[in-house]
Order: sequence, then C-alpha cells, then structure tokens
Amino acid sequence: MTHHHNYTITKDGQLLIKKMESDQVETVWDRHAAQQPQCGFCDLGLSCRICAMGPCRVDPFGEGPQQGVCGADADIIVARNLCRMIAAGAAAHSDHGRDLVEVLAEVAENKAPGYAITDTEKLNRVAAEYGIAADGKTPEQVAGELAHAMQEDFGTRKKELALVTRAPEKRQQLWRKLNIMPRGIDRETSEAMHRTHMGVDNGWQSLLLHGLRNALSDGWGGSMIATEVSDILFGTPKPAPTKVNAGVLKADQVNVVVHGHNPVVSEMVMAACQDPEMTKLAEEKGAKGINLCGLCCTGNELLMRHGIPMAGNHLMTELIIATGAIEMMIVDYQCIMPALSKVAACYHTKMISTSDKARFPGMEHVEFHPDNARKKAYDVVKAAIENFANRGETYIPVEPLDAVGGFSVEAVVGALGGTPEPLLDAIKAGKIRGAAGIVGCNNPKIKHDYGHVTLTKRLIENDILVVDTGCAAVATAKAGFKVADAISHAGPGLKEVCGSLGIPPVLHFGSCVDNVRILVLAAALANALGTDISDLPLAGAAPEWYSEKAVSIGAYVVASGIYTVLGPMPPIAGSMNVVELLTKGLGEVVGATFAVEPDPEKAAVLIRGHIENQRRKLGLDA
Ligand code: XCC
Ligand code: SF4
Repeated sequence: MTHHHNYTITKDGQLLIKKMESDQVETVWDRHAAQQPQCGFCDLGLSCRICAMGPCRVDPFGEGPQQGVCGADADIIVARNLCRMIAAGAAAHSDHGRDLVEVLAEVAENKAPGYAITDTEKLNRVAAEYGIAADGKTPEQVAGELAHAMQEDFGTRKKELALVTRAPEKRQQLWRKLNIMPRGIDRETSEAMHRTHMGVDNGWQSLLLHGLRNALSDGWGGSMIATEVSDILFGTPKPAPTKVNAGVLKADQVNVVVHGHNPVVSEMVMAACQDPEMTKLAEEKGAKGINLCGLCCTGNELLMRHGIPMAGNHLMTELIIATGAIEMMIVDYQCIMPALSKVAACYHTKMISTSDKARFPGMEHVEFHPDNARKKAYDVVKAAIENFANRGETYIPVEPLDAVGGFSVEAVVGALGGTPEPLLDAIKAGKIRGAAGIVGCNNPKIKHDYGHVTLTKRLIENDILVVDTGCAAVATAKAGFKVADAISHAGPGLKEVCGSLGIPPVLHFGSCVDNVRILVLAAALANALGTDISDLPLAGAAPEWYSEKAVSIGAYVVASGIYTVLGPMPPIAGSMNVVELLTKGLGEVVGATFAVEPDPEKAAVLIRGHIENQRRKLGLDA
C-alpha cells in the first residue's frame, strides 16, 4: 500500500507514484519500507567488516562487546568507516575528473572526433595557474600540456595540488600547519584505504584529519579539475532559460533521457540528437522530433551549458520511466539505481549503459570511449528512434515549469560588472545577510524535495542568497524558485539586489562536481576582503543527502571553513568522541563545524543564527 502524498512534495512525483502503484511496479519507497527495521549497529557506525576476523560490532548500550576481534573500539570503528565513505566519494568525483582529463589529452592529439576546445580563454587561464604559458602555442598544445600537468595532480610527485592556490593564503597556511594540505588526488584516497586497513591508523583523530585531507583532494583537486576541464571542452556556463519536471517529456516526440554524471557521454548524445539528419529519421518514424532531457547531474551539466530541459532529480529517476514516454535512457555512472532496468522492463524504455566502469543488469552495454563516442552516440540515438514504434500509452502528468540555469562564477561576476565587489557591498550593507550553498541528493528517509525547498524558502525570505547544485538545484527549480519572478519570495533586501540584476534569488551553480564553483566564489569573496573563508557569513547544507560523494563534499566544505548542516544523520552516532569533534571541536581546528538537523525549518534557524553571528564577528552590523 503506497501513501503517495507522504513520499514527495512534487505533483509529478505524486501522480507517477500513483501510476506505478496501479501498474504494480515497485519503487524506491517500497524497497525502503521492505528494509525496515534497518540495522541499528550500521546506522550508528558500530559495525565493521574490514577484515576476515570479523564481522564485528560494538554494543551501543555498553552491555555486549565494546571492541572488535582486533580490539578496535567504537571510536576507531566509527572513524574508520567515515574515512572510507569519504575515500569512496572522493574517488568517484576524482575519477570523473580523470575521465575528462583523458578526453582533453586526446583532443590535444586529435584523437577524439567530435570533442573540441570550446573555451580557449579559460584553457589559457587555467593553464597559467599550472605555470603553462600559452604564447606562441596552439590551443591543442596548451591542452596537451595542461592535461599532463593535471595528471601529475593525480599522482605522487607533488607536495601540494596546483589549484589549492585559489584558496585564501590564510587557509593554505592552516592546511599546511594541520598537515592536511592535499598532495596527490589518488594518493589521498589510496592512503585513506591504507590507514583504514586493520592494524594501521587506530587514532580516531588522525583518521578524521586524513579524511579531511582526502576530501580536500576532491574539492580542490578531482572535482575542481572535472569542472574546469568540462568548461574548457564544452563551454563555461552562462545564464539561459530552460524547463523542468516530468512535463519536459513530449508526447509526440522521441524522448531520450541521459542520466549519470559525466558530460563526456551526454554531450555527444546531445550532438547526435540535434543533428537534422536524426530529426529527419525521427519524422520518418512518425515522431515530431527528438526531445533530449536530463536527469541528475549529467542533466545539470547539459542544463548549465545548453539549457537542455531537466526531467527530475534522484528520486524521480524510476518514476519518470512510468510515463511510458521514454524511448531510451542512456546512463554513465553514479547514482543510477540498478532498479531502473526492472522498471524499464515494464514499459518500452530501452536502457543503455555506456561506461566500462558501470554495468547494470538488464541494460544493453554500448561502451563509449573518446575515440568512438561520436559514432556510438549516433548508434544509440538511431536505436531510440526505432523504439518509438514500440511505444504504448503515455502519461505525462504535468506541464513543465520555467527555470534559469548557467550561473558559473564567471557569469555571476560578469553580471556584477566584472568584480565580486557589488555582492560584497550588498552583504556589507546588510541587504543580503549572507549566502548559503544548498547541495546534494534525495533520500527516501526525507520527504522528496521537502528538505531542499523548505530550507531554501526560509533562507531567501530572510535575505540569504541561495546557490545550489546537484539534486537540490533540481528540487528548487521544480518548486519555481529559479525564475527572476521568484524574488517575490525573497526578503526586501535580496529582492532589491536580485531584482536590479534581473536574476533569481536561487542560483543554479551546476552539478555536484560544480560545488567547486561555490569554493571558488567563497575564496574570491574572502580574498577581496583580505580574510579567510571561515570569517564570511556563509553556510552549506545537504538536507537530503544519501551518497558517499556527499560525505566527501561536506568534509571539504567544512575543511574549507564553511559551517555545514546535514539533513540525514551520518553513521557516526556510535562514537560520542567523533560526534563532538565534528560538531564542536573542528571549529577550533578548521574554523567550521558540521551540524545535523533533519527538519529543514530548524536547519534554517541554525543557518540564520550562524550567518548573523558571522556578521557580528566581522563587525558588519556595528
Ligand atoms: Fe547523485 Fe549528482 Fe546526490 Fe543527485 S546530488 S543523488 S550524488 S545526482 Ni550529486
Ligand atoms: Fe573486526 Fe577489527 Fe576486523 Fe573490523 S578490523 S572486522 S573490528 S577484527
């Protein structure tokens, strides 16, 4: 029995859950219910299966065993588990970055037909940060040298990653002093796995500190490289209109949906979908055209750069298939529920996996590599067109909503007239109290989109500018906050500032790797004020996070000096020492802490209190 109104605040979600219920197709909420009660030891982080003397668990009530077979206690087990979550998240983001660097290297050697250098200005700017001069070289030569220099960032030959110099000087010094300056991207993840092997690092504090260094190698390394190289190859985003929610599917067109994270695949699929020859083919098959839509972060990548419409976020990925309107879903990696192909089997949707690293039962595997991606993209789009004939009844339950995406730091600074000063002035004058980055996923433990939308609403009505990414950004777009008119929901100061710039009070900053755009903007603000990021009236939030990547993001955001409120509780409550350190002690170490608050109304109060406190400390309201 499904209580579809309790699962999501979205109309399209509610109607499609009802549809799946009547079609008797299982959803993520059904599977979540079937898992109840979930393991209490694991929930508290008190179970360990790192070695074959185990698995072990520590009794939280102090009656049963207090240590594993090896003697690890609750603090060690919790810290080790958390460290491994960060390592997995950092690995995912950074491996995504590596795939882009490989494309850049192949573009430099002219071995990746269909890919090109789109933003030469940015190529030269980033190359300069790596100490590569562009004069007298072709863009391809610069790209080749840059790709090589970035590959060095992944390795073990350096003492510090190249792009950490973007952080304020004070922050860099702090990282050096704490010995958490990230060295090699792969090195930190590899060291995290080493330290957490049985019998290595059994200091829960030193484990957590390394977790921060590992996360920093993601934020100022792997993810930052992913975003920068994506901009170089596919263009730096500029504000552009788009449409969002399940209503972006078209009843009379071939609907192709891309899901996953890496624009390397989705950009080629887009190029094939936009080819007039393909449109002609679709028309011959009785469709009015080809409609490409996105899901999750690869959708955000296309939305940011090309205004491609967004069908939904994480918890919409199954539901959208129940429209019966999708000819093909093409996935790469990360956040793709293996359940999707079972759902697709109940409709006519063809599922295509594209990455050697990411296989799924029940999907057809068409492997994309930089040298064959263009051809493969045409192959799959042709197959999608063929599949239009197999379509049954469709159910597209809502009309799409308008939204604006594309706020890169370059675009924001451009809109401000070339410097971040006007934004600082508005903050100093108190018209904007501060800014919050709302990021991360959906999680069936939280009513779908309720966390993101409620928190955003409360912050903008209190004159706090919101920038968001990932599935959070899709949630607020679907709630109507990403149009210029949404200033009607903002407080008077934020309304005035956004109104005069003609921008929404909630800015779409991109995919999850694009959280680095928030770091870059925060660093620019701190540098303009001659201070550190931890002094600014800023906050982060992940109200509905689920993934290991989100743990890495949260850790690098806090390690960069930004107070961060998590919705769902991470599996750490089994160690009061770890909880105390993360929620209090870190303040004295990195100048920022975590908080956990599943109720977004209360999270908003926490964030407002923090921002007002930061303003007082800066002497802004004296
Ligand atoms: Fe995945 Fe990036 Fe989370 Fe969404 S926000 S559920 S990580 S798609 Ni990244
Ligand atoms: Fe048990 Fe220690 Fe092995 Fe973990 S590492 S499974 S606590 S013996």
